[in-house]
Amino acid sequence: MTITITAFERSPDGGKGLARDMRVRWALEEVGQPYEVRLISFRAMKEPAHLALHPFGQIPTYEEGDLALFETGAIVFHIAERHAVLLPVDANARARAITWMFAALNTVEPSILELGTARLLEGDKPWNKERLPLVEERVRKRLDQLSTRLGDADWLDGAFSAGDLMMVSVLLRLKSSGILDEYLNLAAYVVRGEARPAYKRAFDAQLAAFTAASHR
Ligand code: GTB
Repeated sequence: MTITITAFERSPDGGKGLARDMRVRWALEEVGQPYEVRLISFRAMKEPAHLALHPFGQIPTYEEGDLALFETGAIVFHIAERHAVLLPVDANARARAITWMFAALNTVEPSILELGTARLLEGDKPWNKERLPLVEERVRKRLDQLSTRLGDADWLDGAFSAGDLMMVSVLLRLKSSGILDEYLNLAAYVVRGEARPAYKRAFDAQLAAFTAASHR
């Protein structure tokens, strides 16, 4: 059955891996599942046809036969559930990998998103100078804890899993801030994720889509 995902027609990052279709592409590449991509404009995202797929008018979405999903956590979980590559077979190891997916999305990502907002959208606000250090402190608190847990392991819980895919995807948003480099093991963890052939294929495909759209 054909899998179709949606992605930005013109991603603000120039197709450099930051938009969230990247994690879905990465998961599909890890499990060797071919997929098609429907590129969508910011305007079309808010129109009824797309809102029927995604109530919040965002990307990515995932369609497979009569199944339509939104939310990258749910989409990656759906993909991972069907392939042993991303979730271990052992029930406890599987539950722990799923826990790391939730931890990435619910515990680590929020402060990282807040930092992005503070840096990119609120820079001109008079209170930004006071707020930014507080937001950075909240990011560092989570990174301290994550760094301690990861230690010198390659991945969060044994073999690479959907938990790592999600955590690396979340941490990637910090690259331009320089904060990630304060944590050598986390920076190396992200590099390990980016070095995976499936990640590279997903990255190249996202960039190629952006390049093709910008030549149209
Ligand atoms: N919780 C949802 C999920 O995980 O699926 C969040 C989805 C989401 O935030 N989608 C964003 C979107 O559609 C794109 S990824 N935004 C348009 C809108 O809300 O109107 C967020 C994103 C966008 C751009 C960059 N960038 O260019 O650097 C990075 C990340």
